[in-house]
Amino acid sequence: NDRYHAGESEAHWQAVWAERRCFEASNADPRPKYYVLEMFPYPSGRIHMGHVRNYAMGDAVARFRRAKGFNVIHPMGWDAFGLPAENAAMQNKRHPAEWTHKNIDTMRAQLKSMGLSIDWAREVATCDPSYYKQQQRIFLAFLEAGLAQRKTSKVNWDPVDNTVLANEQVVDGRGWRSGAVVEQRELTQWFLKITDYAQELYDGLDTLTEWPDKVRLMQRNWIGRSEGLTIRWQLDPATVPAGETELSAYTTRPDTLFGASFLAVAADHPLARAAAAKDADLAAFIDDCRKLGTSVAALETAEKKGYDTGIRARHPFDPAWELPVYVANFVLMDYGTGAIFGCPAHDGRDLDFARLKGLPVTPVVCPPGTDPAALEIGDTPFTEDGRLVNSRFLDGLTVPDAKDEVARRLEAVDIGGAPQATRQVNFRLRDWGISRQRYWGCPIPVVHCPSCGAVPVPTADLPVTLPEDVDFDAPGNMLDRHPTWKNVPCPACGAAARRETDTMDTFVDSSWYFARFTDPWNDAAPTTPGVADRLLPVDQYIGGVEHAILHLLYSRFFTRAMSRVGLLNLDEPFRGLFTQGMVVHETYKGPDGAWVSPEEIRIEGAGGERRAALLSSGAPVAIGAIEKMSKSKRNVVDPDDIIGSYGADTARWFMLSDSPPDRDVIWTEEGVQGSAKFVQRLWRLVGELKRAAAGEPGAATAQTPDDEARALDVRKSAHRALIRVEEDLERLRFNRCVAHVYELANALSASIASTEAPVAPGSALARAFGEAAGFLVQAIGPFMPHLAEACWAELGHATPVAETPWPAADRALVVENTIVLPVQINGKRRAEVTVPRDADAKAVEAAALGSDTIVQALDGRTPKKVIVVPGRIVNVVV
Ligand code: ANZ
Ligand code: ZN
Repeated sequence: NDRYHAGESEAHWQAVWAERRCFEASNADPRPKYYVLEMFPYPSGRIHMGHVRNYAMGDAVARFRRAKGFNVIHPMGWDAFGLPAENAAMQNKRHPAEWTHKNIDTMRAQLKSMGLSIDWAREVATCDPSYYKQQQRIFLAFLEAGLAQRKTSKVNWDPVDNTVLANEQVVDGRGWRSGAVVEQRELTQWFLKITDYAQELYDGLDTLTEWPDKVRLMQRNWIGRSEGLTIRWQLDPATVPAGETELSAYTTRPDTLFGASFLAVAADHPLARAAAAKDADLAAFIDDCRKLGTSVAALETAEKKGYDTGIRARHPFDPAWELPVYVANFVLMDYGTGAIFGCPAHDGRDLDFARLKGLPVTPVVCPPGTDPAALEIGDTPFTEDGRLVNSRFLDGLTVPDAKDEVARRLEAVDIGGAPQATRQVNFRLRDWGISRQRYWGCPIPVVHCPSCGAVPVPTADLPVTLPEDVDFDAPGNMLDRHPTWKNVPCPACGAAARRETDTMDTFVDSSWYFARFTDPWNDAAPTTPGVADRLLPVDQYIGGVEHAILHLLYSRFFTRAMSRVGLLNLDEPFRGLFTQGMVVHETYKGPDGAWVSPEEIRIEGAGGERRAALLSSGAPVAIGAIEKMSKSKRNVVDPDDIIGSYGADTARWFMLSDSPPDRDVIWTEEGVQGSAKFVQRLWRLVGELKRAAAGEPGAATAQTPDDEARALDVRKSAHRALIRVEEDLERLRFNRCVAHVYELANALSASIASTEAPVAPGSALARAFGEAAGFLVQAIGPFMPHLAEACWAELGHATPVAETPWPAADRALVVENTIVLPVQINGKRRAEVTVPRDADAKAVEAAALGSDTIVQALDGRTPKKVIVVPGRIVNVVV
């Protein structure tokens, strides 16, 4: 049969794998484990090409490691709680659970049609009570250990949607969905104490050597560790409100202390409040600042504003020097001490502020090679390194030395029994507020009692499940509106009490799912310590870079916190991390300027002559930029369509073939067709190899020397390709694996084509073709698993490739027997020579001195000495 029918074949082999349970891993398997995980999907409705790429990569790794003899854990689940389900419920009057489960069913079927080697027995959905019951246990364990706490904090409150908004959900001071002006409210919420782990999470990044550097850097910046000094500024008693004597300000630049020209405090700073008590204008100014919102981004972009409190602070090194104290909108209350000293010459915000208020701008750090007298600060502050000037005893010092000198001197000054300054490490990282006023999330297992306070729900009463009879007619939190759900007796005293009606941030759900996968059957605990210890960490995690910060940081925190309460025994959850690029596609615009989808057009011509036209009318279509596939630009290609027309193997192969996996891949129709052709070509090639391997009955059994040489060539190609595919698979360089497979296919096709005489059965050449056929099929197994099975069966094997060990290539066969050595003259590289690998020093020397380039370079001079470092280099001394 000449044609490969992907549709039939794929369905068949998926059924075979399922029946044989090829991909179910046993927790009792004694072999070394390998845990591959792709970030689990949100069940939004259907899978998209980004999923296909992500899972094609993970599956290649899983299948390869399985073939290498590992007990491979390759699970899948659903990040199933979240706002879209509630929005859909409001729109369609359907329960979020129904919407979610329908989507899960659709997407599961789609993933199965991709032929992924997933252990479906481990499937979990975070909205399933059996999952969130265990999450509630974790919460209670955290609560007991002091890792979960109730705190009052300022939040963005949307008065129309009646919910707290994350900072990212506030756009220009308004709620992203309601458009209502957001208010700042003090609200009591549940927090997880991630700040307890700030230093550990920061240090741990150094151990993650198999993570992309850029992700580690993003995490480092997010944690935002800084080393500085907190200085106690003494206030002029004549200028302060009653009871105030000093102001502590945190700085990372104590070296710039002689360039200070003002101090500033946050609007919520106690000193600002005290001053506002006697100053109505200040009180109004503070109110104004509060409207700005709490986000760092809002504060950084807002126009700088400040109000002079009239308070004066004394310079730590010169009590006669008094500086004004402002309330300023760019100082955050919850960072450092909520107060700063400003040095306009060396900080951008301070410079803006100084220009606004007409404050002095004194440079105190001088760039190397600049005359201090000519030092002038215009619109830009000088923030680089240099030496201190205009700074009395600091003059001439480097920045680090000056920082240290200031710290040393102020640490030695005693004010009221404590030093005037203390060295301090600060983190930008804040505790994680997990309360959401939402229905479709994991209930927080706490009951509020008027006399006992917040009481944990007893473990025996878990899970606290969501009520099913809810209406979605009004915005806001349905749990709170529910007539009966929240009314329960206090677990401690039995008095009438009220359930916590907030649910957990969905990032909590995804912070430990990888641990749940190790034993999702355990109903008594979130994890089974012995099992989790053996199967974790995840060896290779693959997903989008959009999760580089929050999801990964929260998971790293959960791993440590769960270990502290005895639920795990591990620091870092993900040993290897890979962030894949996006799937992008051309965009098209019709005559009316509206986006047109790829299915509605035809493309004519090629290269610079490419033109697009509407299929319906023939009207010209403008070919636009290549962009991330998105519904709004209509440049999406549906995986179902591709799998339906070409098969999953074609889609998977193309996804991995064109670009390095961490870069974007451009989806093109021509590319997919190229992959589809290659599928057919491989199928035919394997058939030809099979026939060649069997030989022609009756063909001469004597081998010509030519046949012997060809057999060796065939073997070399096959072994080399296999070794290279293996090496590149280990490094996730899938596009290079694809290239090696093409190369092997080409070499084998050429060999078959140039074999003129019939191949003798059992001859070296016949055997070489047979071996090469097997290698070729096994090499494509991780990428085109269905085709590989079909070919494998065609070659006469009874067990699937999926259960067949990776073949051992013979490295000796592919060792090149020549090597290239650099030749230097007096230490300067001049030429290269190619010599036999086993050439002795004399032969190497002769080859080097015989090289044309070296003869020319020596120009008749006789070398004094020739040093040959075997296998490395030749050095000629003249
Ligand atoms: C004086 C100074 C001079 C500063 C200078 C910078 C440059 P990182 O590195 O991120 O920790 N700062 C301190 N607390 C603040 C707050 N609550 N709100 C806004 N800004 C605050 O940044 C520390 C620097 O940010 C500190 O060093 C302080 O300004 C400012 F040439 O002090 B610096
Ligand atoms: Zn009580």
